[in-house]
Amino acid sequence: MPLPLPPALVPPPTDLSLFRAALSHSEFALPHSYSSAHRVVRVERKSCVLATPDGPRTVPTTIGVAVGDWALLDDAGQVSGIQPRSTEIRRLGVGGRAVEQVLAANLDIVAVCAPLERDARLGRVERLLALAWASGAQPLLVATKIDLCRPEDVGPALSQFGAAAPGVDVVPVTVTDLTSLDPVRAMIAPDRTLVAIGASGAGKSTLINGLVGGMELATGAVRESDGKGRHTTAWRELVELPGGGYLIDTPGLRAVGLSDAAEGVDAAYADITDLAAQCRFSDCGHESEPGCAVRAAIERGEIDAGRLERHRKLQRELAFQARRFDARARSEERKRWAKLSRNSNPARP
Ligand SMILES: Nc1nc2c(ncn2[C@@H]2O[C@H](COP(=O)(O)OP(=O)(O)OP(=O)(O)O)[C@@H](O)[C@H]2O)c(=O)[nH]1
Ligand SMILES: [Zn+2]
Repeated sequence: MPLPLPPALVPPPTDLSLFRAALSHSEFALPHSYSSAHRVVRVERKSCVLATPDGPRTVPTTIGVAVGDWALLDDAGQVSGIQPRSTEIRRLGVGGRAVEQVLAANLDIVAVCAPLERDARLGRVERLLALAWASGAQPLLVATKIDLCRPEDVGPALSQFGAAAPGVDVVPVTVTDLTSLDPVRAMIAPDRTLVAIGASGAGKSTLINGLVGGMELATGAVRESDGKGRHTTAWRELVELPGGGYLIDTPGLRAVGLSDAAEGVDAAYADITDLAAQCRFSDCGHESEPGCAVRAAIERGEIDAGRLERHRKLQRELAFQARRFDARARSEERKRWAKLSRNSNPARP
């Protein structure tokens, strides 16, 4: 019978499913110190704050953790690992080299927050909904600051929001009437986790404060005229709701790059995706092809032409990112082979 490998020789799991299997397999039983995991409530540069039975505790970490992670501590009190994530919001920082960033983990609901306005530019909302769908959690669209919307515009604006969010609940809220938050509260209790995402000033912190019923997170004072705030969230933070459930605030998202989110985009544009399946040609570009079900729906006024254009734009962006990652993977592979062949050639110094 082969001797069991000493721990240091157990090969590291290569993907999450293996890791999960390893966690549940008795041979890989975790050391005693791993037995309790603590929720990450805040992430700082080289440390994070954990919720422990004795209150918040700041611990050093050398591994990348996200708010909402369940962190495992080693005997020295350092973060030594995280439990596999059930869901996560990943975005691509835009700019020079694309870097993926996990905004929050282990979420049940991703609440996209946007001020309710008639004829709002909905591209950003649709993009954030794609990010929300891609996370694996349930997306929600929170239409904020409805007190600033003219009463006669509320109905039409809500239908426009609804059309931008097929399959997603739209909840109109205002801080001037806290009962408007009840539907959101009901979704979270007793133990679900909601993360609020949206542009700076969208009303995320105000929503969370309203739900918590105190001033857990600082926000600017309500300004009747322009609805713009002074406060900018400095860190992502998880708070517990008195009636049960957890809320995560995120900093205002200026540029949100999508990566590996093809399914998220398909889900966010489910109306177009479903119609496209009925086009005569499976590779229909929805331009002037005969038998195009998407164009027919636009002509009937069922789908906004701008929405089709925004969908195209996101798909082009995904295709570009995929090519970029492919190119990077190819270049790394070439370097690896160059190194291997150098090492295997004894004639070379
Ligand atoms: N009139 C009105 N103002 C609101 C409402 N909700 C938020 N505001 C104001 O809008 C501004 C921005 O709100 P925040 O909650 O700070 O927005 P945020 O999305 O957290 O912004 P960042 O932290 O910068 O990402 C603040 O001045 C709020 O007081 C609302 O329902 N009605
Ligand atoms: Zn078509």
